[in-house]
Amino acid sequence: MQPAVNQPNGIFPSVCSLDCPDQCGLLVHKENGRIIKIEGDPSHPVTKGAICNKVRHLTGLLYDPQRLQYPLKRIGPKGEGKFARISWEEAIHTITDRWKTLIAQEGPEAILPYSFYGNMGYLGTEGFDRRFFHRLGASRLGRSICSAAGGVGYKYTMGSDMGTSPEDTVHAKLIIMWGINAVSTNMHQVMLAEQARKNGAQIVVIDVHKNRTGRWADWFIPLRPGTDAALALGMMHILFAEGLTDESFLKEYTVGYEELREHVRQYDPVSVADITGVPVEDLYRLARLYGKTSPAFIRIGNGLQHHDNGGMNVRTISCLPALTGQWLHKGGGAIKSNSGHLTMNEKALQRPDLMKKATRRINMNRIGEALLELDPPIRSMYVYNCNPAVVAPDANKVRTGLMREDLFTVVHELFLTETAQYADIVLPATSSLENTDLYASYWHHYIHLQQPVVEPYGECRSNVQVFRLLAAAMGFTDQALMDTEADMVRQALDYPANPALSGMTYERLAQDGFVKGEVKPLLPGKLNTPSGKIELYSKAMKLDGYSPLPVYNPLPAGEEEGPFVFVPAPNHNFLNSTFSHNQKHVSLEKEPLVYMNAADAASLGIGDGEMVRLWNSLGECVLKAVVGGEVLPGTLVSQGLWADAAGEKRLVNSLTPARLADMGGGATFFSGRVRAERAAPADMV
Ligand SMILES: Nc1nc2c(c(=O)[nH]1)N[C@H]1C(S)=C(S)[C@@H](COP(=O)(O)OP(=O)(O)OC[C@H]3O[C@@H](n4cnc5c(=O)[nH]c(N)nc54)[C@H](O)[C@@H]3O)O[C@H]1N2
Ligand SMILES: Nc1nc2c(c(=O)[nH]1)N[C@H]1C(S)=C(S)[C@@H](COP(=O)(O)OP(=O)(O)OC[C@H]3O[C@@H](n4cnc5c(=O)[nH]c(N)nc54)[C@H](O)[C@@H]3O)O[C@H]1N2
Ligand code: SF4
Ligand SMILES: [Mo]
Repeated sequence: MQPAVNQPNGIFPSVCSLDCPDQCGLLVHKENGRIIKIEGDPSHPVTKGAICNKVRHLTGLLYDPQRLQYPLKRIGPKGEGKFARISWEEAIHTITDRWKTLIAQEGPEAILPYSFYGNMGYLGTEGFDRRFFHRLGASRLGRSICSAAGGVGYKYTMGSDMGTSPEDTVHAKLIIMWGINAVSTNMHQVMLAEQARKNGAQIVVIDVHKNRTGRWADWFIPLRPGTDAALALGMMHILFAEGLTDESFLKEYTVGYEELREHVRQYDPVSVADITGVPVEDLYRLARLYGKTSPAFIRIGNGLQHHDNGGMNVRTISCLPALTGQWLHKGGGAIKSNSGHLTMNEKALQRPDLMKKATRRINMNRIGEALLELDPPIRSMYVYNCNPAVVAPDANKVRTGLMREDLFTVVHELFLTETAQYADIVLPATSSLENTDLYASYWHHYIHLQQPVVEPYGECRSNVQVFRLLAAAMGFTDQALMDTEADMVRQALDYPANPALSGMTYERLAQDGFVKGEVKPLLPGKLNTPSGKIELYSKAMKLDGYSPLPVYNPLPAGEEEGPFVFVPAPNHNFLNSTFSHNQKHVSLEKEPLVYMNAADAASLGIGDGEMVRLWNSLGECVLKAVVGGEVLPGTLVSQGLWADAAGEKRLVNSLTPARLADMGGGATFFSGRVRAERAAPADMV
């Protein structure tokens, strides 16, 4: 059969490339060589033909008149967004000539790649790009903006990024969605939970905001931001005190349960209620429900780990399933991330051996400071798969950094994003439907091979294609920088160290589109922790300077920054800042809102629907108030990373701290503090 890209009409299987756990199977409808419709693939065993609103409207984004079609160079002052069309040849040579001079004068570490997962494809996101920058000898980026803190916290307890198989969670009788807005961010976990609910499961949501997911719950438990570890420790206190633990499981599969039993005595329900804002009777009810229901499943979200204490929050919650032995019950346990199940041959893919010496690593959460203060300085930044001017914390500082006249910035993008407006050279990127790439979900257990469905749009090129051009223009002749996409897929899958990949081949993927990894339940078995068991007490943590037992560490006081904790979460119709430039998605979300408790609104004299000015020492924002009971007093929640045209005060990350979380150099987006007042007419542009 002809490849999809050569067939003008038909329906072709594909996969969603967005940074979303569900990684849905798609069916792409083509007519006269153009995509006319995208729907879910009903044959996909987990996602089963259902897809989200965002991707149902993806065609509009792919053919958005604003999509970039050819390379551009800056012709106006920095940041003004004035560009002129240039050829690919001019673009590539402008970049490599500049880099060759820079390398000769200051060394390659003056160059910094900046990327995240705007497209989850391995080849373009953590494959060819890494090879190229390793060979170049550029500074490395610490990619810790998303789930780094929680990832480290979970691993201390469980040893790896592995948890329950999502398909098994239909058997659960209790499902706790903890710090996850799953209706918007993991919709198939919600569909599986619905199936479980039909068989009698109860659904509990623990969150600082009664959003779509809270409204869907059987029982919504609001709590104060960053107090989750205290809640979990309070539950442990009751589980031990009331004999609701599974002692034989603890003995066989954990270390440190006797120490933990003693340790959690201090987290008495009255103190915990005081910390969390969860009433004592609700705490008892929750602990007993958890202690007496099996299988019980916890879906641990990203929200509770975007805090100063985020690593410890996840470390602590991930101890809970062990207390009642849930890992041995089909559908019980927890998922923080399942990416570890499908680990590929990272060394073969990324080729760190191409790096002549270990180069410096720069934490992406500190990019504003790095651009302004680092010595020796960053002189050139190459941005792809990411929109740091909107998504990185302390965004005003990031933008001040991007304004530096002596910073040579290249942005490879589908759109002229806020970041691209600061570029010296803008390169047009293909969408995933125009590429070959390899995808593995960080939630379910399927690996997908994407093959091009349509020809590249305009003069767009994929990440891999651009790095190949850059490598050639730099004069690099290493075979690793000439490999084809198919070569790289084979190298990534050739990894006997992960038995889940056995039988996973390029040929099989090319034929079937997706293949399930041979994933085994975590227990019984040996975990990847130093003891091979679940570490309720962790010597490794002690060596790393943490409490070896789970603890509650309060957020920094920070009252001088303002009385409110500000939680700027994602929204339903955008994916981080992706779709925030698209009229359809913007009209679905209408406008940026801030949720405020009625008591706080009354004391500030703010009415529902009025504009509110939020500010702290980092910046300000003006958002429309939703006054009610969706958040507890003292908490403000916004949703969405909105595009901000000149003068619009919608940049929520202008208020977020660039402090690092307790583990993994993670971000603390949700621990910032702000003041609030009714906006004056002059604030509303
Ligand atoms: N529609 C949509 N889907 C997405 C995304 C998107 O932007 N939009 N982004 C994608 C990406 S990159 C990611 S990482 C995931 C993130 O998706 P999730 O894992 O759902 O994480 P968040 O949406 O960041 O936050 C989840 C919830 O945590 C709550 N929260 C904040 N602080 C706390 C706290 O201290 N304790 C508790 N218990 N709750 C708290 C927030 O109110 C929010 O409801 O979603 C992915 N999917
Ligand atoms: N306030 C606040 N800030 C946050 C968060 C939050 O919850 N609150 N969430 C954080 C989290 S969890 C994350 S993961 C980050 C995400 O932050 P980003 O990774 O910046 O995610 P997006 O905003 O989706 O931007 C991805 C960009 O990649 C581009 N892109 C897509 N495909 C390709 C491709 O194939 N090639 C190239 N070159 N470009 C492509 C898209 O057009 C898009 O502009 O944001 C973080 N920032
Ligand atoms: S964004 Fe998530 S839910 Fe939507 S289609 Fe993609 S993988 Fe599925
Ligand atoms: Mo993320």
